[in-house]
Amino acid sequence: MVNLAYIALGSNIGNRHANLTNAIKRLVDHPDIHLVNYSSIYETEPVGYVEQDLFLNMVIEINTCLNAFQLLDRCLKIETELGRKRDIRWGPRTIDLDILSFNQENIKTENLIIPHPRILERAFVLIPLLEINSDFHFPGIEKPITSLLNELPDKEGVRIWKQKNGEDVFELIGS
Ligand code: GSY
Repeated sequence: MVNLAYIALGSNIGNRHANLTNAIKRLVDHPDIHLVNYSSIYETEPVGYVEQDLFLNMVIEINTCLNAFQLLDRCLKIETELGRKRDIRWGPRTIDLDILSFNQENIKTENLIIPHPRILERAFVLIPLLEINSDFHFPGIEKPITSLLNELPDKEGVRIWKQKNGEDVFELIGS
């Protein structure tokens, strides 16, 4: 079975652009993960723990034969390989890979909650998601992304950093 998943990426340590592109390359190096679409890259003000550097954020859409837990393992492995440390809960990070949605499934376990629990409050996720799928609906939530975004106070902190169709943006991303 082919599953459709959306993954949010974020980085605010080191070469943030390289961290995003390396993470995507490692994901799609897996024979059962295929990149379907990707957003522009946005520079965003930190949410939560605000005394840290600006993030680069983006969202990708993938097809995969992996199940949600196998995909989570893959994401965690890539985070570790790229040097992610888990010192401060909401703190700076080399790379963060969050599975936002997996088909229209609701999953609630100790290690994995899908849809991602804080997604509805995060403009740095909703804006890139809207860019690649304006029809996206979260399971059990009637409102379209545009309405969810309108209700958010912090979207001023999200700015395009590299437009998807810019010349030099995504030459590193292949599937
Ligand atoms: O949830 C992902 C990590 N994170 C981010 C992020 O990716 N971007 C912004 N702007 N703020 C964040 N706070 C946390 S925690």
